[in-house]
Amino acid sequence: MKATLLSALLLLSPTLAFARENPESTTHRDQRMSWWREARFGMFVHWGLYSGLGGDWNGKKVSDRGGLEWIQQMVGADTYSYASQAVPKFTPKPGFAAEWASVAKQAGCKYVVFTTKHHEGFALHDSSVTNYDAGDLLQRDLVREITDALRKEGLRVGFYHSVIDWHHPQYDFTRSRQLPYPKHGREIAVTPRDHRRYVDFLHHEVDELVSNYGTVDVIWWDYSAQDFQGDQAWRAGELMDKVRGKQPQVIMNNRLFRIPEAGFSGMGTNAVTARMDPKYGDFVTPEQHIPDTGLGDADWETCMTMNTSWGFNRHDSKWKASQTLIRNLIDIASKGGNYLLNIGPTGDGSVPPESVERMAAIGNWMKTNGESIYGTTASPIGKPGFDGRITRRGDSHYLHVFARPDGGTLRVKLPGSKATLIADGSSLELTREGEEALVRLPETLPDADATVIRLD
Ligand code: H79
Repeated sequence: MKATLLSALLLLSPTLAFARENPESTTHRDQRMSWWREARFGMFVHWGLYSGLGGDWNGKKVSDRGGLEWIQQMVGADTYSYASQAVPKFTPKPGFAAEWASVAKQAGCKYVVFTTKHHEGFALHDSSVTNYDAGDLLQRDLVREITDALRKEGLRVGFYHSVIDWHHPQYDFTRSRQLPYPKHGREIAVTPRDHRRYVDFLHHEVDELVSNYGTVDVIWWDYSAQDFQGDQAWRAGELMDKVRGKQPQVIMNNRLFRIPEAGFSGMGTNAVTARMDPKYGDFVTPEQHIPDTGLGDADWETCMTMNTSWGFNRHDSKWKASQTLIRNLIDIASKGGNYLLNIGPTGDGSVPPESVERMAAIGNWMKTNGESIYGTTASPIGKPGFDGRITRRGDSHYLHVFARPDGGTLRVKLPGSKATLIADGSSLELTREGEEALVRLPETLPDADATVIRLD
């Protein structure tokens, strides 16, 4: 009897520990989220077998536009022909991770989120539950190499992990019409799959990632569909609770779900809303766009590419100007969000020079103006009456000026009696007209990308 009662209790206790049944207090959540809210700027890295292909299949260009981490889907390749072309081209050079860490650090990023596995299914760590991993194919643990290098630079570590899997033989792609699968619709004879076995595998692989690499600061799940999501698709609540059991401080996004309560209004990458119950995740994830007026009180992060592809595509030359990227970061900070800016290293792990150059330009701007971004909160007023943006730190406001207004005087409805040019610490003439502060700008703005003035 006693034994039965005891085992019944033991069986029950993990269920009772589930966060969903014991909601976290706001104070605890605020404490857990605080580094992330202050960070404002992170680097995303997409790197996997697709990186070696770099936009080519059978030696021919597939596309000069985005999404080449989807190349297996684009060419409709099964996992074996995909691997036979891609694996020989995935040749990580020694020390590649230190290069990434240095790029991120010098750009002013506070955290780096990298792909531990993308939709293709290839795992960058040394997994005991698959041979389709760096451990077996390269005799290396790339997740360890990357996490070690990031920590050496004092950067927080985030794992992107795709729950879609184009390799695992039991991943049942037939259960969703909305999630991608390379052979979907092309292959008629489908052998029955036991999706439960895939989900066991997924949980096991994630357990390795949260058990063997020290503190994981972020888990960036990708992604679910309206017709396949949450507990039904991934045993999502249980998966999140298991992760939290090992990593109590971890911050996770909402992409194990695709329902209105989890911050989604549809399937599109811009179908995001501020309505999110924290049990579905910690932050909302607009992809490739910046919400017009932010997302209310929700924590959010815009992820974005520098050209149009996440995974390396040698044919994609549609690079955004450094100025655009700097202004995006400012725009996002002014709306209370984070910017997760992507690089797509090549098959040997090298960061494309166009990305290095842009990250350096952002870093250069941040070195002078970082205090107007880190640890700031959203602007108290909507779009300002000048060409620029506003961020806030307590009673101080930062005016980010993109273009000098005609006449050279900035008008803004904010308190303050002192205006300082961040670039050199000089004071600017300030007069008040009731609720408005009038700030006299220099003849030419010292920074063409964004000149920052602190109003105290
Ligand atoms: O990992 C990156 C994308 O591969 C992944 N999320 C980011 C962070 C993602 N998966 N699905 N989607 C994004 C939404 C679908 C985007 C698409 Fe396309 C646009 C599918 C077809 C056009 C991007 C471009 C993927 C293929 C081409």
